[in-house]
Amino acid sequence: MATTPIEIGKKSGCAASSCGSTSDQMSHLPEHIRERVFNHPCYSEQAHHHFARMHVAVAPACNIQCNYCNRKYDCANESRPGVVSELLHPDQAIKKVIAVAAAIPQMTVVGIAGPGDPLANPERTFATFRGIAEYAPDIKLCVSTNGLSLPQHAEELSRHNIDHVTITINTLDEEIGAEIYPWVFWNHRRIRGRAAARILIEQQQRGLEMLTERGVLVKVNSVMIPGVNDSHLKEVSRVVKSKGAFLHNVMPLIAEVEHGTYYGVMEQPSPTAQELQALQDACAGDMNMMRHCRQCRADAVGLLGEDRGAEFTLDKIEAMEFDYEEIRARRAAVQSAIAEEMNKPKVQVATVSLASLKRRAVATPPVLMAVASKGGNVVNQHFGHATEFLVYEASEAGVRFVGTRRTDQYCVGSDHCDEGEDKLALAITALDGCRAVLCARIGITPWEALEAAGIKPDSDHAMEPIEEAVAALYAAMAEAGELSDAPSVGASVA
Ligand code: CLF
Ligand code: SF4
Repeated sequence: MATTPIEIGKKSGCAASSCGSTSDQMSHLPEHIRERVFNHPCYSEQAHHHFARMHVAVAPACNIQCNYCNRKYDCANESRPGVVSELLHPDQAIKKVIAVAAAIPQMTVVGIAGPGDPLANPERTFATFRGIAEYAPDIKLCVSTNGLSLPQHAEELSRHNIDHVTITINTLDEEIGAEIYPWVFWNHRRIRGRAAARILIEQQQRGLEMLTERGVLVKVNSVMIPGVNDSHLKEVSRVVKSKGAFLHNVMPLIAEVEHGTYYGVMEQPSPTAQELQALQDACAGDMNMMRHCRQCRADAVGLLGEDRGAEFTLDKIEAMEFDYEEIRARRAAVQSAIAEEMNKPKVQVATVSLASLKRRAVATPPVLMAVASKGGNVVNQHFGHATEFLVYEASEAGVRFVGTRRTDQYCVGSDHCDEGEDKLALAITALDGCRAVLCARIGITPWEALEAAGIKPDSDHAMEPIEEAVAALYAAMAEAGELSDAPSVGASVA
């Protein structure tokens, strides 16, 4: 555990990283910070293509109420924070961690994120972390909290080598806070209204300061609630950055009537993908923004965007025996092979095509392009198998990741993408605003439906690195005059 305050934003003299991060997002960071984030799938966008995380659901209670939360315990179909299938005791959680570490050697991080608040359940949370640190010291520890009890636990968190802490901070303004939080439980009393929001905000800010003073990497999550805190989140970004937060993750409100949350029942609108991207861009400045969050369940397992939790239920792992020394050696070999692959210099063929575009008389506007990928930072997924698309903005200046769009897998066969018309329509809706979708394979029915919707399907770049493939397709479409009518992405989201 580092004990000195983090110096984020200082330029590093290290050009060639030894830590595995080749991402531009990380290139300005000092090397000791890059070493701490290069294999954390949430703290590094590059890492999320390669490394996995798991959550252990050991924390049932919560000390506040958010209007977007309704914790349920037996719903495997919903994918959002606060939802779990099995609540675990610390011993069960430790066993599950070892089972996942053995089966998914690229799992580098264990987080506690619910289903309640980890610091409202400190005994269970710290017992779990202690056990993992003892049996599996190669795994990073991570915690996500609403911050109400953070100042009381900041010292203990830093002592337990919990190097990554997320605080959900939705506002700095107690009036806005009173709209989001009906109550907090504080000093054995339920407190409501502005007084409740004031206590929560003060505790969050003090906790943030205490952690950054102790050298802990702090990420701030904010839920974007249109009409409530959306115009205020730029200020939140500015303030948390000034206090040393490493990363800001602005996430969209999830509010469906069937979830039974206050906002769901009140039909509070969620932001569109375009509104979310516009706010993330507005918050960015020189702050690192996280755009690859998948709003995981509190028991999620696997790469971000996939959930392999059903493979590791208690009945399946109960009888398993493990030799962690052997597992650890195997994990180290797999992870170092991934780091080596990430560090390989990329072939920059497509950027040459982008440079040639700049010499044309007519500028090509930036456009959004979607990618079906099941990991590895490669275009490697069948269109009909995708449960999400990665969305990139391509322009003459290059390619940047801007977010993800969820969809439903509509094709179950391996050869045809011709099933499930409703789900095809859903996938096309998810691709709203995109000019192309790159995938490994695609059937004739979705191909025609995408073309009819003005989205170019492309499987010519199957198995290529994503940014290279997107740049190459953008350049080819520009050369063919297919993008001259494209609305500017910046204009559409401003
Ligand atoms: Fe879990 Fe959170 Fe740690 Fe990641 S999730 S505790 S920092 S290991 Fe990640 Fe999931 Fe988004 Fe959270 S994608 S919801 S940001
Ligand atoms: Fe739900 Fe988390 Fe809010 Fe508690 S802090 S009410 S668990 S979202």
